[in-house]
Amino acid sequence: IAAVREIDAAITEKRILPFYQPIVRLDTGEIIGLEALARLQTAEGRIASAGEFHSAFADPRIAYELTGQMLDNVARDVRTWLDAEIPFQHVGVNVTTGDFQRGDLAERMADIFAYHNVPLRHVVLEVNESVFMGGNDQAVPHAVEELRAKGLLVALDDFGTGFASLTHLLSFPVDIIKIDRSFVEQLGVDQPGEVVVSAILDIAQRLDMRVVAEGIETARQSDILRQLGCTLGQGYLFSRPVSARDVTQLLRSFA
Ligand code: G
Ligand code: G
Ligand code: MN
Ligand code: NA
Repeated sequence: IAAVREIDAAITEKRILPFYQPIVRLDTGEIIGLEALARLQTAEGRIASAGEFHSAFADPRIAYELTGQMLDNVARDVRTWLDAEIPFQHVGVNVTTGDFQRGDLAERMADIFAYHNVPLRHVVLEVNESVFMGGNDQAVPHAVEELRAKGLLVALDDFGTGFASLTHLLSFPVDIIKIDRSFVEQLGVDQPGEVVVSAILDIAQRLDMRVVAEGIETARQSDILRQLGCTLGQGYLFSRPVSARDVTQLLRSFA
């Protein structure tokens, strides 16, 4: 799916859709949230992962359109779950720098979720540190603060993998830190991995931020995370990202 033309066609034909990966309590496996991940249905009907086309997110116009379809679909799915009284807390949507470029992200999100009658407290904005790295430009932190003021939670994705200094990172207006899977991968293999995870948990606790560990693939990793005091996680051990219909079944099983 490298061709921009293919992605353009998918956008025009509304073939961008969210898959959902559960975020669970590591002690009980209970689903406490979801992360929406973009999938592209090809003209032939195959479901392509974001990894196959996420270089396209670098184009602000494509990012804008793609995010629009994602938000619209996510809002509609959330409304369905709320109407069916399916236990559900919040869903994370990924946005990148390009989404902030037009300066209307906060208003746009508010409009889309209001249109579907979904309160913004059910929404988590997932960003990585690069969105905050625009130098002296305060537009992005402002937009993020505006969204938080409307009740959205903000999650800092891929924590620990970028170039921001720790002081800078901790000045970002975020509620949730997502420990990157490169650290989770090292658990049980490498002592430094455990030290980093412990340090992140300690910092988050002191700053009253929640922590979600990403990319948990083994019971061993989950056990170590729990021992270190991490209570929430996501990864193939619990579930791959699945369709809206499949995640509805998963959510129902906890009703
Ligand atoms: O789901 P997958 O592992 O293929 O995702 C690959 C990359 O694409 C990840 O970095 C993920 O954050 C990103 N991604 C997935 N869905 C979205 C989306 O809806 N918007 C943006 N901006 N990035 C996404
Ligand atoms: O950048 P972001 O953290 O949003 O990327 C999430 C990506 O990680 C998604 O594409 C998702 O499919 C993928 N992912 C989710 N769980 C696991 C896992 O347990 N192992 C691996 N290798 N990838 C995962
Ligand atoms: Mn993410
Ligand atoms: Na991540």
